[in-house]
Amino acid sequence: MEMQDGHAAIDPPDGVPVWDVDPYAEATLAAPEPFYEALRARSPFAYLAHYRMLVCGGYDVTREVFSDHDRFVSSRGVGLQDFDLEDPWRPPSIVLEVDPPYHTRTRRVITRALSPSAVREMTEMFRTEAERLVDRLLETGRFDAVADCAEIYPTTVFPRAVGLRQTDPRRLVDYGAMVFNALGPDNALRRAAMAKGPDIVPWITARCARDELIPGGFGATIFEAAAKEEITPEEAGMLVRSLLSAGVDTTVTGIGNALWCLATTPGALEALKADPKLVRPCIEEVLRRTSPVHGFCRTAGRDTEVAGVQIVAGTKILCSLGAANLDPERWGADAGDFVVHRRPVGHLAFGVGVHNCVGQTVARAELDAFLTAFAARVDVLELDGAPVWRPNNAIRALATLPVRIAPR
Ligand code: HEM
Ligand code: OVM
Repeated sequence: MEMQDGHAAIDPPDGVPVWDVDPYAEATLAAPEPFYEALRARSPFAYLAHYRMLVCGGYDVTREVFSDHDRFVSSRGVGLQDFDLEDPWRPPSIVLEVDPPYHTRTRRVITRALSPSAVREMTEMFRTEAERLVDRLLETGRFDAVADCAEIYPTTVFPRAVGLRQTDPRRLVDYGAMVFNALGPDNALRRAAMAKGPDIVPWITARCARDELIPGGFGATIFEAAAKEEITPEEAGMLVRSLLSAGVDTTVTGIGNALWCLATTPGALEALKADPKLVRPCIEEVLRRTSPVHGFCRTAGRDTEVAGVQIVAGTKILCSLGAANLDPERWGADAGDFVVHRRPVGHLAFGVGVHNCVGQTVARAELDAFLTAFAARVDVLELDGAPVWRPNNAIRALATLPVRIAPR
């Protein structure tokens, strides 16, 4: 069998357009909207000539592939590498990179640890820290919304919610960048992220030990399941690793992208100030408009057919959540606009199906606490320079967002 980028090289299925675009080119990752539009124009699928695999970005087909865990498995990796054919860079996640029925067991434990009641116990701390941060930002008035705000907030509150005895914001953010860049091809982004592995991976692994986790946090709850023999202590450590893999860069990106939406959309902050209840729908619209996790893959476990296209076993399919979340056929002609009142029910930013984001209650609680404090205290938010995006093979995040704010 021929290989390409760690997976089986397939030929273009009948009727599927061959496309020479590179979705992982840094220019595409930094400004993906034209790629998304061209991708949807090729619905249901396009064949990526560079990578000899499929890609989809229409809302309906992306939803179908992403949610059908029977036909499109996660256990062969959700990036370009097929774990049946190549060894992954780290032991696979025992929740993200497995299928039912094993997935059902580990997912149950992590779901309980991140339950609405567990998250509710953290909301006071989330709010206090958000108010403190926004007050500090108002003292300067001019700052980089990425380095001085988006990267600060989750790295302050999330390690406390997990119950880490020891923390290091830089390593937590860089580990996220590794984990998400690892899902792409072996390009310069992936290699640069991986180069930090020897410093970061042993540190992350050490944080996942039972004795490193303070009672009352999400991590300790996961280890309680090991004490009850629902999972092994090794599995508990792996689930804590999942929290540290998925729980930092995603929310850092969510906050940065939220401030970008508010700073670049006239009237949006005014609307939040006038109606604090709008914070929740605003969060969903930020997620829809910017898709912090822009694309994950699935692997066809057997020969099958989707939307009239024959798909052979072993085919990798890149599912562009970013393209689906901007599909005018689903969201209307203004799909590309940030509309703070939209209430975009059914967006795919947290995925869909059995693997849908198990941390979404935590993510929403952090974003809610931050944006509520921000809208209560900040009167004016303006760009103070050009926003710059930071390409990542799976995350759509800003590198810098210079802003000015004035108090209410
Ligand atoms: C899964 C996005 C925050 C933990 C996912 C998936 C997406 C996603 C798209 C689906 C992956 C798939 O189906 O292959 C996001 C976004 C976030 C966010 C956009 C922030 C805005 C978080 C947080 C945590 C977390 C804060 C931890 C507290 C996880 C885990 C999974 C997951 C463990 C795997 C679930 C499974 O496979 O069953 N996330 N996430 N995420 N997320 Fe999140
Ligand atoms: C994990 C995990 C979960 C969701 C996203 C992610 C690729 C990792 O379980 O390690 O980032």
